[in-house]
Amino acid sequence: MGGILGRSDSNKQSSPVSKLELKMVEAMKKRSLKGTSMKSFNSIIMKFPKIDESLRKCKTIFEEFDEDSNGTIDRVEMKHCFQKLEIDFSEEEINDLFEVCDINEDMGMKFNEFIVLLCLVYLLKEPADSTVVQGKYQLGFPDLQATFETLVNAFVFLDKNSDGYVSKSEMVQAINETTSGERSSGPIAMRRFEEMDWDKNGMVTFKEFLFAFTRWVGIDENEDDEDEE
Ligand SMILES: [Ca+2]
Ligand SMILES: [Ca+2]
Ligand SMILES: [Ca+2]
Repeated sequence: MGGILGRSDSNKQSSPVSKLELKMVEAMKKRSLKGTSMKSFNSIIMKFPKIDESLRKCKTIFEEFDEDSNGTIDRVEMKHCFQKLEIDFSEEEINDLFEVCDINEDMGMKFNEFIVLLCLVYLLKEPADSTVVQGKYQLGFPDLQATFETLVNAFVFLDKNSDGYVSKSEMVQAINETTSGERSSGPIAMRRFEEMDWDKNGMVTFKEFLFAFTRWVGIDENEDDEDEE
C-alpha cells in the first residue's frame, strides 16, 4: 500500500487526511493526464446554468433514496442507494465516502452532500484506462455523468501542475488567463479561492471544489427549510 507516500512536504498543516481523500487526489492526478476540454475560466462560468439545471434534476434521485423522506440520507439508505445503482464499493469505502462528504457532521447526506458524494463516486470509478468496458459505471443517469465530467474538467483546468490540488496561485493564474489586460481580477480570484478552501490549508481538493460549486449555483444545505419559511 505504498503509492500514496509521494506527497510533497508542502503539506505541513496536517489536517487528518483520510485514505479516501488521498485516493481522490490520486484519481484526479491520473485524470489530469488526459487533459481538459476547458479553455478558460469563462468557459467554466458559461457552463454554470447547465450544471445547475442538471444538479437540480438530481433532487428526484435524492428523494428516491431518502426513503423516510426526512431530508437526509442516512447510512442505511446510502447502502441501498449503492446497491440500486450497482456501485460495488466495499462497506468500508462507503463509510469513508459518507464521512468525507458529511461536512456538517449530522451523520447524514443532505442534498448538497449527496451531489458531492455521487460526483466523487464518478471520479473514483472512472475507468483509468479505456480498455475497461464502457458503461459499467453509468450511475444510471447519462445527463448527470456529463455534468460530473464537466466538473472534473473544470478542476483539471484549474490544477495547472496536475498534483490533484488547486493552489492559490493556480487560481489566480486561471482567472488572469481569462482577463488578460486587466489586473483587477486578482481580488476575485482570491475571493473565489477562499470560498473554496474549506479547511483553510491553502489547497483546494476536488471535494472542496464541489462543495463550493454547489454553493455557487445556489444549492446549499438549507434548501429543505423552505416549508418552514
Ligand atoms: Ca432519510
Ligand atoms: Ca450531513
Ligand atoms: Ca495544483
